[in-house]
Amino acid sequence: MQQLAHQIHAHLTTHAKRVVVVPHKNPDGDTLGAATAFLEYLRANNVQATLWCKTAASVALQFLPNAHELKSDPAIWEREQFDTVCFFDAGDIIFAGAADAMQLLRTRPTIINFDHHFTNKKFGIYNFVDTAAASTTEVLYNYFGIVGGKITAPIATSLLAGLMTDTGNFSNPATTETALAAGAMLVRAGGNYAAILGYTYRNKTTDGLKLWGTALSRLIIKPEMDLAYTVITRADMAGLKVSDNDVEGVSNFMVALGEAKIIMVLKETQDGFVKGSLRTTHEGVDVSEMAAQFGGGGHKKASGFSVKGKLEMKGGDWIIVTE
Ligand SMILES: [Mn+2]
Repeated sequence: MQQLAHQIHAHLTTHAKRVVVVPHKNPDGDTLGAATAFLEYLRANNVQATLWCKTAASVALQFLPNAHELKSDPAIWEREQFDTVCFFDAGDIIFAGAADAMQLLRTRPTIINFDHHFTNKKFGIYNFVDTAAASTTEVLYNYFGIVGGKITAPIATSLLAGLMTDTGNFSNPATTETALAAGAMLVRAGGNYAAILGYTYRNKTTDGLKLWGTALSRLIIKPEMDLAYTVITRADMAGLKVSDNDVEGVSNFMVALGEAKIIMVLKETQDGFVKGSLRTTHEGVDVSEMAAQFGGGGHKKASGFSVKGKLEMKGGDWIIVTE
Protein backbone atom coordinates (compact mmCIF):
# COMPACT_ATOMS: atom_id res chain seq x y z
CA MET A 1 0.00 0.00 0.00
CA GLN A 2 2.95 2.34 0.75
CA GLN A 3 4.31 2.17 -2.78
CA LEU A 4 0.86 2.47 -4.30
CA ALA A 5 0.12 5.60 -2.24
CA HIS A 6 3.35 7.23 -3.43
CA GLN A 7 2.55 6.32 -7.04
CA ILE A 8 -0.89 7.91 -6.77
CA HIS A 9 0.51 11.04 -5.12
CA ALA A 10 3.19 11.30 -7.83
CA HIS A 11 0.63 10.92 -10.60
CA LEU A 12 -1.63 13.59 -9.13
CA THR A 13 1.09 16.12 -8.37
CA THR A 14 3.22 15.71 -11.49
CA HIS A 15 1.14 14.29 -14.36
CA ALA A 16 -2.51 15.13 -13.75
CA LYS A 17 -3.77 18.34 -15.35
CA ARG A 18 -7.53 18.10 -15.12
CA VAL A 19 -8.80 16.02 -12.22
CA VAL A 20 -12.37 15.14 -11.36
CA VAL A 21 -13.27 13.88 -7.88
CA VAL A 22 -16.33 11.61 -7.97
CA PRO A 23 -18.40 10.50 -4.97
CA HIS A 24 -20.90 7.76 -5.85
CA LYS A 25 -24.46 8.66 -6.84
CA ASN A 26 -26.92 9.36 -4.01
CA PRO A 27 -23.87 10.26 -1.94
CA ASP A 28 -23.67 9.24 1.71
CA GLY A 29 -21.45 10.73 4.39
CA ASP A 30 -18.57 8.41 3.60
CA THR A 31 -18.29 8.95 -0.15
CA LEU A 32 -18.86 12.71 0.11
CA GLY A 33 -16.59 13.01 3.15
CA ALA A 34 -13.84 11.23 1.24
CA ALA A 35 -14.31 13.25 -1.94
CA THR A 36 -14.42 16.62 -0.18
CA ALA A 37 -11.32 15.76 1.89
CA PHE A 38 -9.54 14.71 -1.29
CA LEU A 39 -10.42 18.00 -2.95
CA GLU A 40 -8.76 19.86 -0.05
CA TYR A 41 -5.66 17.69 -0.34
CA LEU A 42 -5.42 18.26 -4.10
CA ARG A 43 -5.71 22.02 -3.66
CA ALA A 44 -3.06 22.02 -0.95
CA ASN A 45 -0.84 20.44 -3.61
CA ASN A 46 -1.87 23.03 -6.23
CA VAL A 47 -3.80 20.48 -8.27
CA GLN A 48 -6.97 21.89 -9.84
CA ALA A 49 -9.96 19.62 -9.44
CA THR A 50 -13.70 19.51 -9.98
CA LEU A 51 -16.18 17.82 -7.61
CA TRP A 52 -18.82 15.97 -9.63
CA CYS A 53 -21.57 13.52 -8.70
CA LYS A 54 -24.41 12.16 -10.81
CA THR A 55 -26.91 13.23 -8.15
CA ALA A 56 -26.99 16.16 -5.73
CA ALA A 57 -26.05 15.74 -2.08
CA SER A 58 -28.77 15.66 0.57
CA VAL A 59 -29.36 18.71 2.72
CA ALA A 60 -27.92 16.83 5.72
CA LEU A 61 -24.49 16.69 4.03
CA GLN A 62 -24.29 20.30 2.84
CA PHE A 63 -22.27 21.21 5.95
CA LEU A 64 -19.27 19.25 4.65
CA PRO A 65 -16.42 21.52 3.53
CA ASN A 66 -16.57 22.05 -0.27
CA ALA A 67 -19.92 20.23 -0.59
CA HIS A 68 -21.47 23.36 -2.11
CA GLU A 69 -19.08 23.00 -5.06
CA LEU A 70 -20.62 19.71 -6.14
CA LYS A 71 -21.73 19.72 -9.77
CA SER A 72 -24.06 17.21 -11.38
CA ASP A 73 -24.15 18.33 -15.01
CA PRO A 74 -22.43 15.70 -17.21
CA ALA A 75 -21.66 18.38 -19.82
CA ILE A 76 -18.71 19.41 -17.65
CA TRP A 77 -16.98 16.14 -18.67
CA GLU A 78 -17.34 17.03 -22.34
CA ARG A 79 -15.98 20.52 -21.71
CA GLU A 80 -13.13 19.73 -19.33
CA GLN A 81 -11.89 16.45 -20.86
CA PHE A 82 -10.55 15.22 -17.49
CA ASP A 83 -7.33 13.20 -17.65
CA THR A 84 -7.70 11.77 -14.14
CA VAL A 85 -10.86 10.46 -12.47
CA CYS A 86 -10.85 9.68 -8.72
CA PHE A 87 -13.60 7.47 -7.30
CA PHE A 88 -14.53 7.06 -3.64
CA ASP A 89 -16.53 4.32 -1.93
CA ALA A 90 -17.77 2.76 -5.19
CA GLY A 91 -17.38 -0.91 -6.10
CA ASP A 92 -17.59 -0.17 -9.81
CA ILE A 93 -18.13 2.69 -12.26
CA ILE A 94 -21.81 1.90 -12.78
CA PHE A 95 -22.51 2.03 -9.04
CA ALA A 96 -20.56 5.28 -8.95
CA GLY A 97 -22.98 6.67 -11.52
CA ALA A 98 -20.21 7.85 -13.85
CA ALA A 99 -20.50 5.37 -16.74
CA ASP A 100 -22.34 7.77 -19.06
CA ALA A 101 -20.22 10.78 -18.16
CA MET A 102 -17.01 8.81 -18.81
CA GLN A 103 -18.19 8.20 -22.40
CA LEU A 104 -17.80 11.92 -22.98
CA LEU A 105 -14.02 11.73 -22.53
CA ARG A 106 -12.19 11.40 -25.83
CA THR A 107 -9.06 9.88 -24.31
CA ARG A 108 -8.96 7.21 -21.64
CA PRO A 109 -8.40 8.80 -18.23
CA THR A 110 -6.23 7.53 -15.39
CA ILE A 111 -8.68 6.07 -12.90
CA ILE A 112 -7.88 6.16 -9.18
CA ASN A 113 -10.12 4.04 -6.97
CA PHE A 114 -10.32 4.53 -3.18
CA ASP A 115 -12.64 2.10 -1.42
CA HIS A 116 -13.29 -0.33 1.43
CA HIS A 117 -15.99 -2.60 -0.08
CA PHE A 118 -14.81 -6.18 -0.43
CA THR A 119 -16.91 -6.38 -3.60
CA ASN A 120 -14.74 -3.67 -5.23
CA LYS A 121 -14.01 -4.61 -8.82
CA LYS A 122 -10.54 -2.96 -8.87
CA PHE A 123 -11.56 -1.02 -11.96
CA GLY A 124 -8.87 1.64 -11.63
CA ILE A 125 -5.33 1.94 -12.84
CA TYR A 126 -4.58 2.60 -9.18
CA ASN A 127 -6.76 0.68 -6.70
CA PHE A 128 -6.22 1.87 -3.15
CA VAL A 129 -8.69 -0.55 -1.57
CA ASP A 130 -8.59 -1.71 2.04
CA THR A 131 -11.48 -4.01 2.94
CA ALA A 132 -10.51 -3.97 6.62
CA ALA A 133 -11.19 -0.25 6.87
CA ALA A 134 -14.43 0.97 8.48
CA SER A 135 -14.95 3.63 5.85
CA THR A 136 -13.41 4.97 2.67
CA THR A 137 -12.42 7.99 4.74
CA GLU A 138 -10.37 5.68 6.98
CA VAL A 139 -8.68 4.41 3.81
CA LEU A 140 -7.93 8.02 2.85
CA TYR A 141 -6.73 8.83 6.37
CA ASN A 142 -4.13 6.07 5.94
CA TYR A 143 -3.27 7.33 2.45
CA PHE A 144 -2.66 10.87 3.75
CA GLY A 145 -0.49 9.36 6.50
CA ILE A 146 1.73 7.72 3.88
CA VAL A 147 2.03 10.63 1.44
CA GLY A 148 2.39 13.26 4.17
CA GLY A 149 -0.91 14.98 3.44
CA LYS A 150 -1.59 17.48 6.21
CA ILE A 151 -4.84 16.82 8.09
CA THR A 152 -6.31 20.32 8.30
CA ALA A 153 -9.51 20.97 10.26
CA PRO A 154 -11.75 20.82 7.15
CA ILE A 155 -10.11 17.57 6.04
CA ALA A 156 -10.53 16.17 9.55
CA THR A 157 -14.26 17.02 9.55
CA SER A 158 -14.77 15.39 6.14
CA LEU A 159 -12.88 12.23 7.11
CA LEU A 160 -14.56 11.99 10.51
CA ALA A 161 -18.00 12.36 8.86
CA GLY A 162 -17.34 9.25 6.78
CA LEU A 163 -16.13 7.28 9.77
CA MET A 164 -19.11 8.29 11.91
CA THR A 165 -21.77 7.65 9.28
CA ASP A 166 -20.37 4.27 8.17
CA THR A 167 -19.91 3.04 11.76
CA GLY A 168 -23.25 4.38 13.04
CA ASN A 169 -21.37 6.83 15.24
CA PHE A 170 -18.87 4.19 16.32
CA SER A 171 -21.45 1.60 17.27
CA ASN A 172 -21.73 -1.01 14.50
CA PRO A 173 -19.29 -3.93 13.89
CA ALA A 174 -17.21 -1.83 11.48
CA THR A 175 -16.03 0.01 14.60
CA THR A 176 -12.54 -1.42 14.87
CA GLU A 177 -9.63 -0.31 16.99
CA THR A 178 -8.13 1.47 13.97
CA ALA A 179 -11.43 3.24 13.28
CA LEU A 180 -11.56 4.53 16.87
CA ALA A 181 -7.90 5.54 16.76
CA ALA A 182 -8.41 7.40 13.48
CA GLY A 183 -11.52 9.04 14.97
CA ALA A 184 -9.55 10.26 17.99
CA MET A 185 -6.78 11.66 15.79
CA LEU A 186 -9.32 13.42 13.58
CA VAL A 187 -11.02 15.07 16.57
CA ARG A 188 -7.59 16.21 17.73
CA ALA A 189 -6.92 17.63 14.25
CA GLY A 190 -10.06 19.76 14.48
CA GLY A 191 -12.73 17.41 13.12
CA ASN A 192 -16.08 18.82 14.20
CA TYR A 193 -17.72 15.83 15.93
CA ALA A 194 -20.65 17.89 17.26
CA ALA A 195 -21.52 19.32 13.84
CA ILE A 196 -21.39 15.90 12.19
CA LEU A 197 -23.64 14.39 14.86
CA GLY A 198 -26.03 17.34 14.61
CA TYR A 199 -26.36 17.28 10.83
CA THR A 200 -26.30 13.54 10.18
CA TYR A 201 -27.93 11.97 13.25
CA ARG A 202 -29.87 14.54 15.29
CA ASN A 203 -31.72 15.51 12.17
CA LYS A 204 -34.93 13.49 12.49
CA THR A 205 -38.25 15.06 11.61
CA THR A 206 -41.73 14.47 13.00
CA ASP A 207 -42.86 12.92 9.70
CA GLY A 208 -39.74 10.78 9.61
CA LEU A 209 -40.34 9.41 13.09
CA LYS A 210 -44.03 8.81 12.30
CA LEU A 211 -42.90 6.62 9.41
CA TRP A 212 -40.52 4.79 11.77
CA GLY A 213 -43.54 4.22 14.02
CA THR A 214 -45.54 2.65 11.20
CA ALA A 215 -42.60 0.45 10.19
CA LEU A 216 -41.76 -0.61 13.74
CA SER A 217 -45.39 -1.37 14.61
CA ARG A 218 -45.53 -4.08 11.94
CA LEU A 219 -42.28 -5.80 12.82
CA ILE A 220 -42.32 -9.51 11.94
CA ILE A 221 -39.95 -12.05 13.50
CA LYS A 222 -38.98 -15.23 11.61
CA PRO A 223 -37.19 -17.30 14.27
CA GLU A 224 -36.28 -20.09 11.82
CA MET A 225 -34.30 -17.57 9.75
CA ASP A 226 -33.08 -15.52 12.72
CA LEU A 227 -34.70 -12.62 10.87
CA ALA A 228 -36.69 -9.57 11.91
CA TYR A 229 -38.21 -7.55 9.10
CA THR A 230 -40.64 -4.86 8.25
CA VAL A 231 -41.88 -3.00 5.19
CA ILE A 232 -42.55 0.55 4.12
CA THR A 233 -45.10 0.96 1.34
CA ARG A 234 -45.88 3.95 -0.87
CA ALA A 235 -49.17 4.25 1.04
CA ASP A 236 -47.25 4.62 4.31
CA MET A 237 -45.38 7.57 2.90
CA ALA A 238 -48.42 9.31 1.40
CA GLY A 239 -48.91 12.71 2.98
CA LEU A 240 -45.61 12.54 4.88
CA LYS A 241 -42.54 14.55 4.05
CA VAL A 242 -39.90 11.83 4.23
CA SER A 243 -36.59 11.16 2.51
CA ASP A 244 -34.57 8.02 1.81
CA ASN A 245 -32.53 9.05 4.81
CA ASP A 246 -35.56 8.65 7.11
CA VAL A 247 -36.12 5.15 5.72
CA GLU A 248 -32.44 4.21 6.01
CA GLY A 249 -32.65 5.12 9.68
CA VAL A 250 -35.21 2.38 10.37
CA SER A 251 -32.87 -0.51 9.49
CA ASN A 252 -29.96 1.05 11.34
CA PHE A 253 -32.17 1.54 14.40
CA MET A 254 -33.56 -2.01 14.24
CA VAL A 255 -30.14 -3.61 14.76
CA ALA A 256 -30.63 -2.72 18.42
CA LEU A 257 -33.14 -5.58 18.50
CA GLY A 258 -31.82 -8.54 20.49
CA GLU A 259 -34.30 -11.12 19.21
CA ALA A 260 -32.93 -11.65 15.71
CA LYS A 261 -29.50 -11.53 14.11
CA ILE A 262 -30.65 -10.37 10.68
CA ILE A 263 -32.63 -7.20 10.07
CA MET A 264 -34.41 -6.48 6.81
CA VAL A 265 -36.43 -3.47 5.71
CA LEU A 266 -38.29 -3.62 2.41
CA LYS A 267 -39.40 -0.35 0.89
CA GLU A 268 -41.43 0.43 -2.21
CA THR A 269 -39.78 3.11 -4.32
CA GLN A 270 -41.49 5.74 -6.42
CA ASP A 271 -40.30 4.14 -9.67
CA GLY A 272 -41.82 0.71 -9.02
CA PHE A 273 -39.01 -1.13 -7.26
CA VAL A 274 -38.75 -2.80 -3.89
CA LYS A 275 -35.53 -1.83 -2.17
CA GLY A 276 -34.24 -4.15 0.54
CA SER A 277 -31.83 -3.12 3.29
CA LEU A 278 -30.15 -5.91 5.24
CA ARG A 279 -28.25 -5.42 8.46
CA THR A 280 -26.56 -7.55 11.08
CA THR A 281 -24.22 -6.84 13.93
CA HIS A 282 -23.31 -10.49 14.45
CA GLU A 283 -20.04 -12.19 13.65
CA GLY A 284 -20.40 -15.11 11.27
CA VAL A 285 -23.49 -13.69 9.57
CA ASP A 286 -22.96 -12.39 6.03
CA VAL A 287 -25.93 -10.39 4.77
CA SER A 288 -24.18 -9.59 1.48
CA GLU A 289 -24.76 -13.23 0.49
CA MET A 290 -28.48 -12.78 1.11
CA ALA A 291 -28.50 -9.57 -0.91
CA ALA A 292 -26.63 -11.32 -3.73
CA GLN A 293 -29.50 -13.81 -4.06
CA PHE A 294 -31.64 -10.84 -5.08
CA GLY A 295 -28.98 -9.40 -7.39
CA GLY A 296 -27.66 -6.94 -4.82
CA GLY A 297 -24.51 -6.65 -2.76
CA GLY A 298 -22.61 -4.59 -0.24
CA HIS A 299 -20.87 -5.35 3.01
CA LYS A 300 -21.07 -8.48 5.18
CA LYS A 301 -22.80 -6.41 7.87
CA ALA A 302 -24.83 -4.04 5.69
CA SER A 303 -26.08 -4.77 2.21
CA GLY A 304 -28.97 -4.11 -0.09
CA PHE A 305 -30.81 -5.07 -3.23
CA SER A 306 -33.44 -3.71 -5.55
CA VAL A 307 -36.03 -5.66 -7.53
CA LYS A 308 -38.85 -4.48 -9.80
CA GLY A 309 -42.17 -5.12 -8.10
CA LYS A 310 -44.40 -4.16 -5.21
CA LEU A 311 -45.20 -5.38 -1.73
CA GLU A 312 -48.26 -7.41 -0.78
CA MET A 313 -49.35 -8.99 2.49
CA LYS A 314 -50.07 -12.68 2.02
CA GLY A 315 -50.70 -15.26 4.73
CA GLY A 316 -49.19 -13.10 7.47
CA ASP A 317 -46.03 -12.34 5.49
CA TRP A 318 -45.07 -9.57 3.13
CA ILE A 319 -44.02 -10.78 -0.30
CA ILE A 320 -42.52 -9.03 -3.31
CA VAL A 321 -44.86 -9.35 -6.27
CA THR A 322 -43.02 -9.04 -9.57
CA GLU A 323 -44.76 -8.42 -12.86
MN1 LIG B 1 -18.34 3.47 2.88
